[in-house]
Amino acid sequence: MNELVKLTHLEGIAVITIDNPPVNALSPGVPEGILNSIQAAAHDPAVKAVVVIGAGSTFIAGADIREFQKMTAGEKPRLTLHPTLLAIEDSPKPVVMAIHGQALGGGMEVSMAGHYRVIAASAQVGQPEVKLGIIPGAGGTQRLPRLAGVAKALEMCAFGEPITAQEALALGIVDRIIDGDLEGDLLAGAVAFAREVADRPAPKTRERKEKLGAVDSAIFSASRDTARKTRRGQPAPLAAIDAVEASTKLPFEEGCQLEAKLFNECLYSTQSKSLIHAFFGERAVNKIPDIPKGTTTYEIRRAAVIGAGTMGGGIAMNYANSGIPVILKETTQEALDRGLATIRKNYTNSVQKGRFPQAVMDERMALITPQLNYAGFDQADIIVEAVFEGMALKKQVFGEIDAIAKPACILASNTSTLDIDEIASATKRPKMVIGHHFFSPANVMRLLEVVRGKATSKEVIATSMALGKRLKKVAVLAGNCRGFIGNRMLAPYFREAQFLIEEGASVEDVNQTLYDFGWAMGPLAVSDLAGLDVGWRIRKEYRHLEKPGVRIPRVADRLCELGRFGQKTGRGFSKYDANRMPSPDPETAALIEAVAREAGIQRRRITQEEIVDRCLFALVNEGAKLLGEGIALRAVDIDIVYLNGYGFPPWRGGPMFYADTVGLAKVLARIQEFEARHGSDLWSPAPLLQRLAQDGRTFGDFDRQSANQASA
Ligand code: T1G
Repeated sequence: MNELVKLTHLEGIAVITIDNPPVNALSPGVPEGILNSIQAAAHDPAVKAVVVIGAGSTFIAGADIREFQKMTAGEKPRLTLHPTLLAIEDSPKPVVMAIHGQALGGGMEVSMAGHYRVIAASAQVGQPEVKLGIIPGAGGTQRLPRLAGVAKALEMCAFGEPITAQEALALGIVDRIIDGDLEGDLLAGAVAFAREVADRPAPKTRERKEKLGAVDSAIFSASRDTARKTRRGQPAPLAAIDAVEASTKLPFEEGCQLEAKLFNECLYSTQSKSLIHAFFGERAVNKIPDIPKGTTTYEIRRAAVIGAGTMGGGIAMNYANSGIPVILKETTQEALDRGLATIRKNYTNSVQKGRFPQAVMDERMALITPQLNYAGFDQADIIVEAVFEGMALKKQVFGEIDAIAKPACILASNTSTLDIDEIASATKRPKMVIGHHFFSPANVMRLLEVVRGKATSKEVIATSMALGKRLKKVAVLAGNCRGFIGNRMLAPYFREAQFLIEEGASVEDVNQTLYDFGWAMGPLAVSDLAGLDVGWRIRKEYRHLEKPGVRIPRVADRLCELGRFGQKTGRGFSKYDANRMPSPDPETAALIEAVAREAGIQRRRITQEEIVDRCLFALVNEGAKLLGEGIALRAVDIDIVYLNGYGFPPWRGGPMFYADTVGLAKVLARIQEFEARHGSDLWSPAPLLQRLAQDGRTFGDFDRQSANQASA
């Protein structure tokens, strides 16, 4: 009993309530409070049974992850869950766990130490630790196989997805679903259940063996294969598989010792630090220093999207998926039909994969109103423009919607590079204009880059950030500059990839090296996928901005002049067969040599290390420049952009976090080396990077300092 854990009584039933908002994490004091309460109940003759329940919106969301950051930063560990779990399990009075919201990680482990579990119908349970680069560390890999069977425990611990209350009941993890969502329904149901079992034996999960027998060991190697394929570069899923396998071979205590050893190995790994950085980063990006919590937001009940192309169609699906009716406007029936067909195909795929039933598809399709005019746009609360990436057309469209839309309607552009202020200048309401930059495929990619113009109001920004969460996106705020955060940084990354092939690396070298680094795809492969013509069109629009005498990559332009736009034309940097499988293209190799000869470039052998450093440090240096300019609020915002929009390896934490793990002094030295070789027009070190490196500080320090200044 303490301020985090309360012990009350309901006619012979002791009720232990965990009250550590917002998610009842097992912060220091909570395990101790539970332990004291269990011991008090054990010694209280009036108590027949015990119920453990969480206050607020959830049961227990796991260990306090902040404590892990302190531990890996060198602080003495303060988490002591095992003694509490054994005390629960050895309680002479039956302990009933009452689960609502989520029972995750340590929360799931606490629930499994109980003798019985009841659950609200809408609750979820799971062991998501691998998503943080660790494994269950309090017996989860030993108790879950005993409750759910080895195969399911393996899947849950190795891949971290939660399961529903209904699945948990079917698996025997929980004993009863308590209906009713009213406050108190769960407690009443749990207390009633506790009365029923008060005189029954209290089954200890750790002593259960019935589900451990007759396991086909092939499931472990199959699971390892899946983990190696789908969780490339991540040791935690493999460690979780080892621990669950141990539950079928070792006694409980020894299984827990092996689990603890594997847990610690994972916890102190760079992968785990990176994934925990990303976890808190996704929560930090919501906080905008000059837009306080409680800023008024506009209600979004109806939406409209202009353009039913790849992006427009995906954007409309996001609104329909969140239950918001959306008009989808195109200029020709043919284009509209094509857009709708793509939407229908995407939904049909999801139904066929069992993600949701046909009825849900029908509901969502019914929320999308396709049309060829602006009818109903005057009722929209937000209009998203997703037309061709040209300034003239975008300004024309914004002029049109400005004349139709109601005063409180937000006008958003899905532009990926263009000037938001110039687009807003086509309207009489620049304060209502903002960038909503979705990523292709827009119905899948989690990132939403929200771009504030100089006139954009705080209410419109606050509404956009909240809308991002409602559309199940990770919204990151960016300032207005060419390419905002993501695409601005991508330009020097792609530039270096092209320079490297001009200087001697092969297309395959560059792609494979960045793939091995952990990217979902190499940069030249991404360009071929996105279509070389997209960048070509933008480069042609900005030719006037190119500085005379400054080296620019030539290969992509030459390929485009030959009509080779990548996958869509079967040839680009690589050649593609009918299944879009890439292979080296000797003609591209010859073209690269010709470009190098014309530019007087002496081709040479290029190491993988140079490929990684030139591409990654070009990214980091540009990131440090836009951080210094305030285009990104925090270094972690840049990391979240790259993790959710550009396929940056999650277990590296993002480009800025990666730079911190390398060490900014080393990064700066390497950049200065490249500056000396390739010139300062391409490689002038960012002032912020220079300052931090010289002061022995990190981008993480920069963010902490900004946060302290903001809260001061
Ligand atoms: N520890 C510390 N803080 C946490 C936390 C946790 N486990 N979970 C959430 N928070 C903070 C979060 O940073 C945010 O703070 C606020 O709570 C609300 O969270 C021993 C080793 C439960 C599904 O991986 O998945 O147990 O930004 O915005 O959208 O074996 O939080 O307001 O300052 O996410 O409603 C395993 C992590 C830990 C679950 C709720 N557990 N949490 O989502 O709210 S490892 C997890 C979540 C472990 C054991 C092992 C989600 C949620 P702030 P939120 P939400």
